[in-house]
Amino acid sequence: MSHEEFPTEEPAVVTCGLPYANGDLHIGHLRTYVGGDVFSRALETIGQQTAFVSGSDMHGTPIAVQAIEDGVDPEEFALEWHEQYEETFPKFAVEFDNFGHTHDDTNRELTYEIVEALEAEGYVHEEEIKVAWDPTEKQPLPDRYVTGTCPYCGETARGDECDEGCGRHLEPGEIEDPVSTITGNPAEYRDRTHKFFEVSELADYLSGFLDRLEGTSNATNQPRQWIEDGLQDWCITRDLDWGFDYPGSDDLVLYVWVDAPIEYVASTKQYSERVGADTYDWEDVWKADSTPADDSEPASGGGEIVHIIGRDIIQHHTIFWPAMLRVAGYAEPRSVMASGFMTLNGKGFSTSRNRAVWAREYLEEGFHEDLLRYYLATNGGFQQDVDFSWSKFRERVNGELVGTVGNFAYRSLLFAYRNFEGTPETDVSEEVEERIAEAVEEYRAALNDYSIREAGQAAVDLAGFGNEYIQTNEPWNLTDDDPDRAAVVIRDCVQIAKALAVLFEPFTPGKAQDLWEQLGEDGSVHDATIDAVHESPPGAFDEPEELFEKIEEDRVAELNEKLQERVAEATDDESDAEEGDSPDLEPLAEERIGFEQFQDVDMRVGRIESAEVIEDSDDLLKLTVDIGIETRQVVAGLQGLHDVADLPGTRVVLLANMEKATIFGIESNGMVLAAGEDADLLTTHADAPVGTKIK
Ligand code: B3M
Ligand code: ZN
Repeated sequence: MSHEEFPTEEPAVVTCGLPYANGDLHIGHLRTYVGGDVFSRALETIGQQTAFVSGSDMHGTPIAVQAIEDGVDPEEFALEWHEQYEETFPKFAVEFDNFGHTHDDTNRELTYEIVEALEAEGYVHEEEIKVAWDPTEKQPLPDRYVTGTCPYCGETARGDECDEGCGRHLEPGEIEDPVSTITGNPAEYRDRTHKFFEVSELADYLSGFLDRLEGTSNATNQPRQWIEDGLQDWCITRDLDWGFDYPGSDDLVLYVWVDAPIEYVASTKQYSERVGADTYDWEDVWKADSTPADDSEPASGGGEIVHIIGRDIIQHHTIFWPAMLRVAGYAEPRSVMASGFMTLNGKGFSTSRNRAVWAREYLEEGFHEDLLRYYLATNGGFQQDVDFSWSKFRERVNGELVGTVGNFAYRSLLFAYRNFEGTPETDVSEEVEERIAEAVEEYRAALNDYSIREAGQAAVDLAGFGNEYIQTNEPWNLTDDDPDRAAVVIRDCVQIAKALAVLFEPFTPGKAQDLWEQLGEDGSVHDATIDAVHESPPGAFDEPEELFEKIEEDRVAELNEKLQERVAEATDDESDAEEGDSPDLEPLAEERIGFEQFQDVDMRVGRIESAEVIEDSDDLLKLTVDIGIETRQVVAGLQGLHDVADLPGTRVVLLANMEKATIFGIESNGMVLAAGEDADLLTTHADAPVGTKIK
């Protein structure tokens, strides 16, 4: 079943993964929140009624372990961070309609109601299992109280998650060679009776759900594999003091991942209660009208539920959560958008090494929040990993925001102000009306494709068109000889500027508002919907100001220096080298080769033209790669590591004189070069033409 396109008649809710209330936010964290905020604002712009909600995740060992370390009560500890988040997000114009937390009464009530429904429907059983135990401290070691090895991929894992490897959720007792994080002792095991939610019973339903699920492809591909491998029942209780007590039990609490997503519902409910159900009814969105007995059928009713998360929590949002919703009589999510990770100058963020650009620090440097929003939302596809560096930041700001958008708006409005005291009184030309309509279409299509980056691109392209338009039509040469024509050209430019204010509002809300006001518009551009792009601005306006300021090169040098100094300081202070280390590197080759031998290697700059999954293979894609002289068909092991839809257009390096091979019955004529287990594709960084030999 495919969903009706946005905007639909049903209300939508856009949610962002709940941050654990346990530490400062850096710009890596902000990526999904900015993405969520942009997406929900943009849905509203195109006319979709939308609530945007999230909240702090206050339970679980991520809070308990930290609070104990700080010697404070977990509730107090988490509330303090919660308050910090409430203050920080709006500073980046991430404006939730409701930002609650998991420890409040709304969430408690809904959680009990849902867990009781799981019990009542017969989906919960008890089982005796082996749980990790610290022999010295004489206490159980749930989740983050242990580290060990992932049984699926062999990477180091922490407690209930394989955070550095395959990303899977780990059940109690599953982690191999567990070591207590309190004492460093190898953990022992004790028998304990726990509650299990029978997710395995829902495999058929979940398969169908994944077929219907929209969003980024990573969010459906991985879970399909997990279902094929066989689903296990899910342990929903823990031996812990902190959390919601399991109903009717005095020594078990609910696993944090049960009540955390329920906060999405609780937060929506709080919003509803604040604005009134006539304005927004949480039950219309979340509750199913009826749930069919047939596993292949979705429940009827419900609104457009869109979850925006980091890619490390896909399993929770595409397996456990929809399973709970189904059994408890709720509607299912329409889409899950899972973002890639962020790196800083090509390396991972490390909070312990202070290797991060902190949210607060960014603002203290005096940069407008919109610049970072724009960078985070458009610097790569949502599911791709994105690197931040101050120099790339400068490049994007100076190039697109200053050079294209700001430049166009300023020169158009200044010209209009000087020659017409505002919007010239004439009609917009057909050509420009059509170009604006085209931008709107691209924008809408991008949102329906869950591509925030492409929606931004549609807006930037319109600004690019505007620059060309004003440049080609040279209104400054027309004012004397053909003032009517000059008026039309400038009228066109003013309309483009207005369209830009509307289309950019989700990305750069503050700057879009400035532009809106410069155009003499009243009220908030946030409340404008897409039709406003064709409506005339009121008339007279004042002298405009430049929207964006250039970032100078020495500013980047200064910022990099600060960052390096800080990292060095923090690394000196800390002897433990647990995070951000280089991966295990292969030893260097002992044998040297001559230049001639190297010249035998014919490597070319190529551009991927098409990419498709090779059916029945787990990891292969069939690519066609343009290498200037000809186009090559290549089989490459990139499936699951790159978004197939994003590959066309990517510049790569192709080993052209690789022996031909037939793989899965398909001829492979060349090899695309890539580094590491994630197949980081080699590319060039300037514009060497396709076909150029690499030497
Ligand atoms: N609190 C944070 C994380 O694992 C976790 C998200 C909950 S979303 C319901 O990224
Ligand atoms: Zn793993």
